[in-house]
Amino acid sequence: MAYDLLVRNARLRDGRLVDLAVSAGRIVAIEPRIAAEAAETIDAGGRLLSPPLVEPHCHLDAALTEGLAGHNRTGTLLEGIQRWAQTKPLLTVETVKERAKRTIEWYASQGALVIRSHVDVCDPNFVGLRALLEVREEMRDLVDLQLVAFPQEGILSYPGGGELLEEALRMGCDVVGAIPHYEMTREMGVESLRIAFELAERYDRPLDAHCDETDDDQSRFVEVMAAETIRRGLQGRVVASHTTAMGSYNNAYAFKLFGWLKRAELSIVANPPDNSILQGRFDTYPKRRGLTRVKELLEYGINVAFGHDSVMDPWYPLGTGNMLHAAWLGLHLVQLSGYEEIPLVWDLVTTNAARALGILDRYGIDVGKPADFVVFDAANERDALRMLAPALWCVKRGRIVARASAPRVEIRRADEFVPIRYERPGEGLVDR
Ligand code: 17E
Ligand code: FE2
Repeated sequence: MAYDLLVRNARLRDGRLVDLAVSAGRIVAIEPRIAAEAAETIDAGGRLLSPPLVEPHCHLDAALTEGLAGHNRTGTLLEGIQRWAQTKPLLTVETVKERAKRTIEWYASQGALVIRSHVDVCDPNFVGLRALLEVREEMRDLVDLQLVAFPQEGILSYPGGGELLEEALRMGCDVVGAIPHYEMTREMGVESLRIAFELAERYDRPLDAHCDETDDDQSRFVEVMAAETIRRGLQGRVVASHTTAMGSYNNAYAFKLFGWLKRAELSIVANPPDNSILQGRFDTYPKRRGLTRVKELLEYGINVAFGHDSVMDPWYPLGTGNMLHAAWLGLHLVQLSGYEEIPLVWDLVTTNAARALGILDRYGIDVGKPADFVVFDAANERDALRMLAPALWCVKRGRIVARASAPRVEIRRADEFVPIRYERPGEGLVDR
């Protein structure tokens, strides 16, 4: 039997060295050695074959707009939101589409084939949303794109915010968003979450709110999210993004909170690139790191994922859409650096993110699953994180959708330039 695609000598995360066969867009065999022909063959050469990276949190409507309405001088979230409000009137459906598509290609070419993007719906013309709805269709062979109806300027604090949010769901958004910490008062924040949860129930959509993205230790909206989730029986369908205030809560409160987050089966998405530079801006020293309690949440059994959040927008001027950058930075900031912890970081940008997005039934390297996977230029996930390894082959539904060559770096030894790899020499070295 001839397969569509055969990957030889692939190293799975559990250490097995296998061949993997694909037919009609699905994984049909994973064996130590597959003796068959295929229309196309990849020799992975013992490199890591992983499920695709998942970007669980970004803003494709704002991507690549950095500087369009001036630069963010204070580096704060609030100036970011102001700059974005000034940027919005400059955008057209065509320019948003162009920037979003190029950004998606950046993500996909570096291994991220699933993306959840928030889209600002505080715009009576829905410029960003109309663009992204088209992009979701036009880019579907490259990435699975989920769109969150995101009321950036508030459900209650922006005129008609609630109606715009609902209209965005009717227009086809996959997920309901909110931003309670940005509403004018605590009460309005709580009320805005009730509205968002009500819509999630009525339209049968999952919910993903920007929540407690502040260093204010009094910002406690994630408890409201847990309570609404439990009250409405929406366990497992709700994501709280950012929750950076949790880094400032007292331990007694945080510990109580963890119990409710777990019962609500909430997922938490931390965004190391943005939050490491947006938070702590009102601190002198000691200066906070800006992230939620990733390590402690994981230890408590709560699902946590890392997102990138921004690529060159009013909040974050850097980035190429490489999810390994987000993972690498997060690893450092939350100190997931122990020997057993480093491979866990890989989960935060793969399976944990897939769980947060509700796609686990169709995600992973198993016979019968869609043939979505990536071969990285590294022997294992530990090395892929350490070296920020390029994605050599990205496969979506059995098609190679992006590919790269391993970079060749040479160093001069005496009169000769010799290639180097950032791998430890093994053979032949004898230490005392
Ligand atoms: N909007 C927001 O409220 N927070 C962020 N981190 C970004 C957009 C990027
Ligand atoms: Fe965000």
